[in-house]
Amino acid sequence: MSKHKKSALQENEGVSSSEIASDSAIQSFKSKRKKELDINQLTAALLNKNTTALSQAITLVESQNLKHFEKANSLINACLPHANKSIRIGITGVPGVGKSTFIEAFGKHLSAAGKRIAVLAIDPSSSITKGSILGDKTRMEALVKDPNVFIRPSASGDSLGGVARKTRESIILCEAAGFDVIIIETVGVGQSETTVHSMVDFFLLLKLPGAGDELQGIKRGIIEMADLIAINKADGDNFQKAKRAQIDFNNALHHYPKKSSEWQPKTTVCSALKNEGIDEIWKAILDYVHITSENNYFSEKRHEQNKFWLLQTIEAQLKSEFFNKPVIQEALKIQLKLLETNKTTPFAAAEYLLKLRD
Ligand SMILES: Nc1nc2c(ncn2[C@@H]2O[C@H](COP(=O)(O)OP(=O)(O)O)[C@@H](O)[C@H]2O)c(=O)[nH]1
Ligand SMILES: [Mg+2]
Repeated sequence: MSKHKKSALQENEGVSSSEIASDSAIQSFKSKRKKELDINQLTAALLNKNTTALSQAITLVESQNLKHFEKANSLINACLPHANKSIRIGITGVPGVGKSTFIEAFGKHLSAAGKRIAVLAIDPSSSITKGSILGDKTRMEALVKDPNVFIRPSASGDSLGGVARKTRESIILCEAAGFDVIIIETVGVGQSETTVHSMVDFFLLLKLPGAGDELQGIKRGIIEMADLIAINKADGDNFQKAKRAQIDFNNALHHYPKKSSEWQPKTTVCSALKNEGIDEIWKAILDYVHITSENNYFSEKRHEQNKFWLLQTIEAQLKSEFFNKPVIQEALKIQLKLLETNKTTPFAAAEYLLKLRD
């Protein structure tokens, strides 16, 4: 995502907004004498469910500043034994389908049931403007004020991979801070759904009524990932339409092979605005957790995801080390020129460059 439009946040060349934010935020956990971030103090406060500490911990993890990297790692390591006790839910759907409205209704519902909910977002399209959730924070007024709820806008980053890694680490931090339900919101752009799917236990797809056309244009992969399809805006004149859409989606779901989770993906209708059908969705999620805990799929899936993220991290690290080497950067420019004039092939150039790496 290097081709972002310049925004006010990007005035300082080379200093990302998250760095500025992190330096000041982290300040308060710096011991005055040592002038150093006190990780033990921050960890203790976080484990004590202090949300200010959680915010600062996430800021540390998101920091692009290499100085913060080691600290972030020791923070994550300290949090890991305390993580894992939550339900991680991914929510996706086209802009306007009602994700924010749904999260507000769902969040209130869970909070009333005594749950603590953290809302994170993956939105690679707005990594500089800080994502949809921040804009929505004003709309999610009731939720923002709720002491059981923690809302964090999308991390900034250069790539979906980078943003995703930070979100994954943020999930660990939220869990260590005692949140029972972690919601990861994504907008339906690029690969973001696949990315969110790779870090959650349960994947909820929100759809609009009016299925006929809907089914045509839908990305098959996304239906396949969904554990539950909820047709939102099932209110007023749209109720019947939503019910019809539900039938269509149900039929569509039956054409997919049975999942190894033994969970049969379901469809439902809801109205986030009118607060209807929200409890059914929560019950379906609890059913899912029950079934997949019994048959061990729940923890197997998390292990698979951990393996995936281990490999992803190595890949990303190798790539970044490679492309950040000045020797490579220079040689790459030359090879690209040669390629333009047909004096080399992509494969020969790649082999040449890869040999320069050590
Ligand atoms: N009638 C109706 N409108 C809804 C419902 N949920 C959301 N909306 C409206 O749809 C618009 C987009 O909702 P929003 O939550 O911002 O969608 P998002 O872009 O997916 O986050 C807003 O005007 C909402 O008030 C619903 O259940 N019924
Ligand atoms: Mg929204």
